[in-house]
Amino acid sequence: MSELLIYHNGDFIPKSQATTSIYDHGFLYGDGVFEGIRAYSGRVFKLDEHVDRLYDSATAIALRIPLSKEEMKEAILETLRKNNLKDAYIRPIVSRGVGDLGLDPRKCPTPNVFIISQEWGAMYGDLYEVGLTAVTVAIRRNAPDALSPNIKSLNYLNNILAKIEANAKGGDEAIFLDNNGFVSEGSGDNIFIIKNGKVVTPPTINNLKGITRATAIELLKEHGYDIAEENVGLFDLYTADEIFVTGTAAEAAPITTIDGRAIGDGAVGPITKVMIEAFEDITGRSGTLIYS
Ligand code: PXG
Repeated sequence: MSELLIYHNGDFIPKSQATTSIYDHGFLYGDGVFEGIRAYSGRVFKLDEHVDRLYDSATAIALRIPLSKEEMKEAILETLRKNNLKDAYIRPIVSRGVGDLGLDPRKCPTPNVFIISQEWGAMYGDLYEVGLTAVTVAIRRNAPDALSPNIKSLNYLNNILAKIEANAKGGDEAIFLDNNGFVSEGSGDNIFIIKNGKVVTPPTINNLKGITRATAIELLKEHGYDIAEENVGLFDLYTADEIFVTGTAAEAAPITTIDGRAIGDGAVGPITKVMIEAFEDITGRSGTLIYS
C-alpha cells in the first residue's frame, strides 16, 4: 500500500515527510489545538460540530486559523479522499507555528495546519461486552480558571498524567475529579452515571464539551430516559447501577468496575446496552458524505 498522505497548509505530503520545526510552539509549549473525528462507512460523523469546536478551542487561545470553517471541512474531506478512506480516524491539528524560544505567540506569524487520517477500529475490543475497569486518579482535572478542560489543546499532560496513574493501578481508563471533588471525566471521554433509571452526567464546566456526550444525551432523550446534567461525587460512582463513558475513540463504553468495586451487578447494564446500540445505529446512518 502506498504511504498515507497528510494535509499540511494546503499540500498533501507523504506521512514520512510530514514534519514541522522543533521551534514550532506546538512542540515547544503545547501551544495549539486539535480535534479527533471519525468516519463510518464513508460518512464523517458530526463534522460541523467538530470543526466548530476546533475553532472555539482556537478562539479561546487567541489563535486564528488561516482557513474558513468551510475550507477546513473541505480539507478534511479531501484528506480522506486522497487516502481512499471510508472508516477512519481524523486528526486536524493547528499549532501556533514556528517562533523562537520565547513564549510570546506574537513571534509565530504562521500557524501550521495538519490533517492526519488513518484507518481505525474499535478502541476497547472485547471490553464492550464485559466492561472496562476504571480507577479514579489522584491528579485533579485542570481547573477551568487555569486551563479550561473545554479547550482541546495540544497540551494533554493533565490527561497523560491520569493515564500513567491508571496504567500503574491496572485500570483501563482513569476517572478525574476536579479540585472540588466533583467527578469530571475520563482521560479521553465523558462519563454517565445511572441510578434507579435516571441518567446523570456532570455539567461541562469541568470537562470537555464532548460531541459523543451531546449525541448520547439526545439519544437517551429520544429513548425516553430521564437525563440530567448534575454534579456527581465519588459516592454516586460507587453506588451507581450502571456507568458508561463516551468519546470519539471510545464510542459508548461500559464501565463495570471502579476502584475495585463492581458497578451494579458487575455486568453491562440495560441502559448502557441501549446506548451502545443507539450509537452504532446513528454513526451508521448519519454524517457528511466523503464521496458524493
Ligand atoms: N474528554 C476528553 C478529555 C477527550 O479528550 C472526550 C472527552 C470526548 O469527546 P468527543 O467529542 O470525542 O466525544 C475527549 C475526546 C484518543 C482519542 O486517541 C481521544 C479523544 C478523541 C479521539 C481520540 O485517545 N478524546
